[in-house]
Amino acid sequence: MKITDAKVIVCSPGRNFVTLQLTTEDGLVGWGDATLNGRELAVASYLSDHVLPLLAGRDARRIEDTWQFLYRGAYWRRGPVTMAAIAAVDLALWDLLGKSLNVPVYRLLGGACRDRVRVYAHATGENVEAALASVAALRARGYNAIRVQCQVPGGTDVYGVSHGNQPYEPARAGALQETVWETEPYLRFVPKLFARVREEFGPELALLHDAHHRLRPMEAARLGHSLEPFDLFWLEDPTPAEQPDGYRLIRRHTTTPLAVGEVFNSIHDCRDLIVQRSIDYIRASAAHAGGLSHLRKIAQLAELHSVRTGCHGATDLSPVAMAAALHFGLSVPNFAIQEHMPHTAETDRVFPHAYRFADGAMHPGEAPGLGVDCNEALAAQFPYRPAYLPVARLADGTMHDW
Ligand code: KDG
Ligand code: MG
Repeated sequence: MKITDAKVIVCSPGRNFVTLQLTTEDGLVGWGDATLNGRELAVASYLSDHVLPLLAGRDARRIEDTWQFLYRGAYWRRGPVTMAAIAAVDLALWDLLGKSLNVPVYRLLGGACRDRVRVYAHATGENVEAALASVAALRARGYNAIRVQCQVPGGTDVYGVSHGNQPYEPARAGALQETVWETEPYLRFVPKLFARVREEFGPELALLHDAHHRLRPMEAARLGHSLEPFDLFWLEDPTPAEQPDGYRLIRRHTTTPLAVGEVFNSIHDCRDLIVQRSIDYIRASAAHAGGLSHLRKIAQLAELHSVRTGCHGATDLSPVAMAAALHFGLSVPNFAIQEHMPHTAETDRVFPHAYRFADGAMHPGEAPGLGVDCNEALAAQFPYRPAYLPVARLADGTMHDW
């Protein structure tokens, strides 16, 4: 099953995606997601200029060997660009293997460990009433786990809040946007927000919150402690991910469960956090952490230390990555939850897929491979548009983590 053709498709059906297509001598087509939000063309070039010329003639069934070849063979290894590129190849190879054997990928990963993949949705509001209305709307659609993000009264631009009636979308086309961040009003406000949510919706609903790397460890410890009465499912990314010792400090002060890892791209980024039991959930994704082959190794290490998975699933992970997350979530024993941010209708038309949502959970479907296609002709109607993630500054102009 030799690889005969490989190409990269860059399109923007509502937002930018970088998609890898691998074709074999038998005419099978496999898809991978290589989207790195705000730095898309770097991965497209890494693949087109440096990886694809090496793939022609390789046996598509040698998935692990190809992974090792691209990782060890590059010498300059790890890093988001390299690992997103390796992930795209890895996903396309799993897709091809499933198609060649006529089975969905989850069966190749050991088969289903559960019937469905529990997902959480995003509630967002410019004020508390709007956030409560957003939670109510998601509950009515069947979600039983909801992340709640809300603007701080008076203006601090909290991560994850949409403006107007639009669903939240992290990247913005056009000029780069600068937002203002103030830690103290945020720390005072978030417990009040969750008190209202619990009061309104009772104890059963799983509630999550994303601090998006904006706090120092001791501030995060304070927040975790003040949220304990509201029994969060998790507090996400309380402090920047490159400071694993910060999580040890947070742990000493709070029992609020911690979730980390959407920006991780290798097992080496999370090994200490997992082994030292400084976190409860690992959020690395198949798209940014080296594909299904590498993510499974992370999950296996996590399983040994009672850490469960809660993979990143924002809209900047394409439907190809979403499908991979669902095959992974169905098959990994220590799965806990999967993030679900529905894509735009244009994105769903460009990437028709077998996965589906019902009653707060998803299933990857039974189509061979990952169960996602890419309509190239339609994709060509949505050309790439430069778009950036916002940045954050303190009120006095100091740059801060976004
Ligand atoms: O590209 C950045 C987004 O994926 C990120 O901001 C989303 O934090 C995020 C989340 O939890 O989905
Ligand atoms: Mg996040």
